[in-house]
Amino acid sequence: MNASNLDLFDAEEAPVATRERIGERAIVLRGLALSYVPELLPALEAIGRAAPFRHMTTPGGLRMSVALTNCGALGWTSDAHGYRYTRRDPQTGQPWPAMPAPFLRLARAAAAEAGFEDFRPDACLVNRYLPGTRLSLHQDRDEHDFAAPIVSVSLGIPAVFLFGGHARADRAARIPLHHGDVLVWGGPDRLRYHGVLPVKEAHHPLLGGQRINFTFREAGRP
Ligand code: MD3
Ligand code: FE
Repeated sequence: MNASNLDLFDAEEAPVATRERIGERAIVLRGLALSYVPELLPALEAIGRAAPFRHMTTPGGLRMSVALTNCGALGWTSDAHGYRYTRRDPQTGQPWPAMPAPFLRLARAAAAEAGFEDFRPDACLVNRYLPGTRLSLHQDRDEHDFAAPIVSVSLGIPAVFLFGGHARADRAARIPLHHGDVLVWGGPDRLRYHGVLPVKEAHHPLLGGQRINFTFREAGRP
């Protein structure tokens, strides 16, 4: 290996996030969450104890394969009337667990990296994927203001993210997401269809056989 190969190798192994633009205002920040993981995992466990993961039912009566919970002032839930953000967990009657400080720091740092300087998330949806779990193509449109971006953090076993267009039938790009990757999207990409292919069985040293995804949103009124 000559000196320039060594330099290349070092660049690939560097802990700094490499960025991939996948849309006009959509960006993947590879590995950005890695340095936060030691703080994220204990906080995640506390959230799971206070507001256990559950499978929600779609307004159409189907059980979602992804299990979810929330932290922050507002949490995303479904009931017979549809999807909405609530201040309390309908399952416990308690307010959702507060957003842990390192969650907020990571979300704000990621948004700033992507050019969204004043991101103030009031909701963090926590999704749990086990092997076979999938999320079919959908738009995120239950938030009050679509001007704010969304920040998504992937932890644990990998998944393939589907990044579509503004119509459900538009061809979707397939983007592999790994432990520590962060996605930020806003502006004209905010309402694009997206989803997750069925997750393949795998093992992650810290999270075992699961994938955890955090999505940070400004859900309520400014
Ligand atoms: C949306 N979660 O919770 S987030 C969701 O990995 C959700 O758990 C997925 O979709 C998950 O609503 C994906 C990542 C994401 C990335 C790019 C997007 C969502 C996007 C671009 C446009 C719209
Ligand atoms: Fe979504």
